[in-house]
Parts: sequence; structure tokens; C-alpha cells
Amino acid sequence: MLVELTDFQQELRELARRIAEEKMKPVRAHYDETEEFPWDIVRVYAQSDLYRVYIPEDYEGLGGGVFEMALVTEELSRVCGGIALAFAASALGAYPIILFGSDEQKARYLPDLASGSKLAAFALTEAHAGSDAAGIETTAARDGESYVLNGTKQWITNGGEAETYTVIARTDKTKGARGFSAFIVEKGTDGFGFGKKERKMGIRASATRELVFADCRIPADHRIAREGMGFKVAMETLDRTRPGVAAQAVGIAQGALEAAVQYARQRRQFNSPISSLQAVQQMMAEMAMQIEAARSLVYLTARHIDAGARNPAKYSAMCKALASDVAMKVTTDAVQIFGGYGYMKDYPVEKMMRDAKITQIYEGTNQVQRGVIARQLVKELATASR
Ligand code: COS
Repeated sequence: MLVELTDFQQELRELARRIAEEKMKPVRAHYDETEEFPWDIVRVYAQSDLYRVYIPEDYEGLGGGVFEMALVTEELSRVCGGIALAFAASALGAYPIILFGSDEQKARYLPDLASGSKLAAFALTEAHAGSDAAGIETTAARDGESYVLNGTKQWITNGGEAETYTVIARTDKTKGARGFSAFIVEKGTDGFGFGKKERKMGIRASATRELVFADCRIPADHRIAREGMGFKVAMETLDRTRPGVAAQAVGIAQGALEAAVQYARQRRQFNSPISSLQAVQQMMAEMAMQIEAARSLVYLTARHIDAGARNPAKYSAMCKALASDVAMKVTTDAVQIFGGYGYMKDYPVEKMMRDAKITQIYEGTNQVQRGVIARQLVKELATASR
């Protein structure tokens, strides 16, 4: 790896790698097959203090930032991109509170998320509001000292398993993107239920469910930030968590490359290991170059954000789109190097290829990311030529 790590980051990386190798590797095929939620691994993450990593020290965290969150996500994903999501999706759910929560909200919710005794989830997407996040139809109507939520959120990672949900809902129909607000909703609140658990192509160890709000009444002090700030809360959260998706993609790709190289050394055809065939060498070298380039951009972006970048949207989108495209290409090539064996469930690379696909889709499709990048380029040019 080209990037220097501090002692803390080095230790964190080694810890995450050890958990992935010792605890996750033996069970990843089981969870992929059964689609059960990996509570035994969640407990290991919690006991190892992994959920504390990105939480501020004032709230029982370790005070790391996006870089440390990404580092852990990458290492866990190197072994299983699905189980790793029980870590990464809780960060996504927690970030609106970390970034915009009041001191009271932070004190109330972050210590439990830091200890891992509770998981978080983030609820933006709806059936008719995917790429067009401003198309949200879930409403939150003010009623005295409460808000009453109505609507359905779709494809929520950690849905049903998490205790703490950060939810974006419309508070004013007339105000476009300024008509949304963000709320904290706790599992068990009357009027808050869950739809069916989705069956997925990949990341099958993760739980994906609908959230259903039917006259769900929550105290007004569960609103995060001012009324009307919900879209900004969502966008600024995603700017800080897309590097996490990118790190997940880098991890999946790294796992696939290592599996492919190991296989290529052992597999003999034409009287020699296939790693000595130029066609295979070209593929392995290409995979390694792409992973290193993607990892570099992820790390630089995470450090840029942690250094206090005011508008990290462009780099966040760049690293997410680049790393997830790399993961799709690398995992596909890993299956190719394994040949017929790669297509079989006896080897891990077909799962890695299935797991990689979602990284091009969620937290904003790569087409949306390219739109974000292009809009920013145009804006920058307009500002420069003023
Ligand atoms: N940070 C802060 N504010 C932002 C922002 C960002 N990254 N991006 C947009 N905003 C603000 C804009 O400045 C604007 O504010 P004002 O009303 O004060 O001017 C407001 O938000 C609306 O912005 P915009 O007009 O650009 O919004 P669009 O409706 O055109 O949507 C995209 C922009 C497409 C980028 C957005 O809808 C998006 O990210 N979609 C993908 C959503 C997604 O990731 N879904 C996955 C589910 S979450 S797991």
C-alpha cells in the first residue's frame, strides 16, 4: 500500500483484517446462502470497538473520521462485502446525527451506536424516489409538540435489525428541496413497522427491508437540524459515506484479486501454472493497477473530508464511481481467471462478483455520481471565469 498510516490506523486495519479472516471467512458462505442477519459477527464488531471508530470521543467513540470508517469497511469487505454492511450501514445511519444532531441528540443516541448495542439505518429511498431524491413522498406533519409520519421507505439497509433510524420526510410540499426535514425514529414507536425482507443478488448477509410509517407520532425534538434542512442533511451525509461504499468496493476487489492470484499459482494447464501465461499475467496486472488507483482516490478523498473540506461532493462521487466500476471489472476478471470453477459456488469469486454489483447502484447510481461530478466541473469553471 502506498499510503502511510498512523499507528492507530495500522492497528485498526490489522484488527479488522483479523476479524475478517478469523470470524467472517468461515461463515460468509453460510450467510450468503441463508440470508440470515449476522448477529454473531455484529457482536464481534461491537466487542472489538469497531462501531466506536467514527463516533466522536465526547460520545464514547474513538474520534476517527471517514478515513478510519473506510479503512475498516475495506478490510471487512475484502472477506465479505455483505457482512461488512452491518458495520458500514450503521455509520450511514449515524452520520446525520454526528453531522447535524443537537448535543442532546448526540448524547442520547451516539453512545449506544458507539458500543454497538444498537445499530442505525438511514432512510431516504422510496419506490418513486431513487436517483431523484427530491421526489420523496413520505410526509411529516407538525402537530403541536409532535410530528406525524406517513409513508413507506424502500430498500433500507439494516432495516428491521437497527434500533435507530434517521429518516428524511417532507414537511412542506411547496418548498421543493427545501421542504424536507430529517428525523430520528426509534424501532418500537407506534405506527412504525417493517415490510418484507428483500431477497437479493448479492450482499445477501445484509438486511434490506421496507419501513412503513402509518400515523407514526414522534416528539418534535427528534427532528435533526432545522425544518427544511432534510435534503442538505441527506446530501452532506452521502458525501461522507460514499467513500465508505468506495472502500467496500476496493475491499471486494482486493479479495477477488488475491483469490485469483492464489488460484493462478496453483492451477496448471499446458504443463505450467496459469500464472505464467501472459494472458493471465496481463489480467492480474490490470486488476492490481486499477485497485491501487481506486484505493488511492478513496484514501485521498477520505482525508480531504476529514481535513474539513467544505464541499467534498465531487471527490466523494469520483471515488465511489471509480472504485465500484473497478470492483465490477476486477471481480468479473477474477471469475474469468478461475474459469469454470469461478462460476461454481465452491469458490468465493462468484459471490464477490454478485456483491460488487450493488456498489455501482446504491448510495446513488454511478450515473448520478457522474452527474454530480459534471455539475461541479461546470460550476467550478463558471466561478473561475468570473
Ligand atoms: N451538499 C450540500 N448541499 C447540497 C448538495 C451537497 N452535496 N447537493 C445538493 N445540495 C443542495 C443544493 O445546494 C440545493 O440547495 P438550495 O435549495 O439551498 O439551493 C438543494 O440541495 C437541491 O440541490 P439540487 O437542485 O442539486 O438537487 P437535485 O434535486 O437536482 O438532486 C442529486 C441532486 C441528483 C445529486 C440528488 O438527488 C442525489 O444525490 N440523488 C441520488 C440519491 C441517492 O444517493 N440515493 C441513494 C439512496 S441513499 S442510500
